[in-house]
Amino acid sequence: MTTTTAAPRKSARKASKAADVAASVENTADVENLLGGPDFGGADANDLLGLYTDMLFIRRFEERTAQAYQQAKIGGYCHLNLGEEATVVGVGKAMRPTDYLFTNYREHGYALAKGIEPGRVMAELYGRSTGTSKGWGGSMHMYDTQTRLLGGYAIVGGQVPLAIGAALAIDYRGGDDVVVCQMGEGTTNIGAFHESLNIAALWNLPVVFLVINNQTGMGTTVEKSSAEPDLWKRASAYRMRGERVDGTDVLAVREVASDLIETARREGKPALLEAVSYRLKGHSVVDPAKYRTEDAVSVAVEHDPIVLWHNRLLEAGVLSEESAAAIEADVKDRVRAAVDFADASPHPDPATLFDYNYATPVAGDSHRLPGDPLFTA
Ligand SMILES: Cc1ncc(C[n+]2csc(CCOP(=O)(O)OP(=O)(O)O)c2C)c(N)n1
Ligand SMILES: [Mg+2]
Repeated sequence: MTTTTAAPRKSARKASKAADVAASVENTADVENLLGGPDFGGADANDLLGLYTDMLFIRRFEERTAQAYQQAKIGGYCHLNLGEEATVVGVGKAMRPTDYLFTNYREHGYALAKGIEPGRVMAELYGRSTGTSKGWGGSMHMYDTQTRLLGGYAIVGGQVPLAIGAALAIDYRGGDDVVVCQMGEGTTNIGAFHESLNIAALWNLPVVFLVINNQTGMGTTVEKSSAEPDLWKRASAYRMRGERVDGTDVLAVREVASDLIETARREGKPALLEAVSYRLKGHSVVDPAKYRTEDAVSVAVEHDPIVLWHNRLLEAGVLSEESAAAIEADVKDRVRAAVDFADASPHPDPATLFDYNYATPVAGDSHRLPGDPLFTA
């Protein structure tokens, strides 16, 4: 039988490479302490800076996405990962490139963390033919078989049973890849969530359920929607391992996610990871989030994972104001390149609208457009 644990875990690996990395950090006086101390668990400085750069990239990409939406370059629904970057990057780093990822509609950061070219992600947002889904999917329906991002789902919980199917396929074929299935905390109250956890545990499927507890589903708090707001405990109903992690601490997320993913890979055991974070903005780009109190907003701002990480690295001497500015400039250049690529890309040909409905021909597949008659004479 597996066990469940409650307390958020912090990185705790021992330092081993202080000498190797001394040359690559800016303030070598602190290196021994920094790399051996509990704060960084022995991670090397380039690694720490890489995590910072990746989180900042998602932040700037999402801010630019919001701006493009206001300029009417992007249409439809659009949900951002602002405030969740530490979880997105931490989990992304814990996965192998061949592991599969399912997400909900709040997915742009995950697409980037999975390694999809930023230009293709922005092009999908712009609805252009060079996008991940040839421009027909948009913000909520990115898909890329090469990097194994299997969507992007607009229906709350729609991804969860499908992730079980992918995990079953891995098991059936005898591979050692793992499926990570991301969702929000609001999703843990739907029936398909419970059915999926049950099957995953019964059949020992290699899947990690990643619950982003940003404490809000649209405008409803987790306390108002969940009879058991300690979501990691839901795992125990299925004799599955459940963990809660501070979702604003990128190292802690990477460590716990790695442990759960590698256990799933080795032993075919599913697990649930609850990552507690704070939504910095409204539910989607058009939500001014007036339902939130000023206090709630300031608590969220205090937990901004990028500011926290920036300050930790600054204090430790891994980052300086100058190197932070250089990283910022590089990130902005890369985001601009993604936008330029999207802007210059063609719109899809309307004649291809129905080409990707199904992978194989399906009898009676309707090609009816809004306004077309139900029956042709
Ligand atoms: C089946 C279904 N019901 C309702 C909705 C409308 N809806 C979209 S997002 C959302 C809230 C989900 O909250 P959560 O799972 O916490 O994810 P978050 O948006 O916080 O990432 C709802 C109710 C939907 N898309 N699908
Ligand atoms: Mg939520």
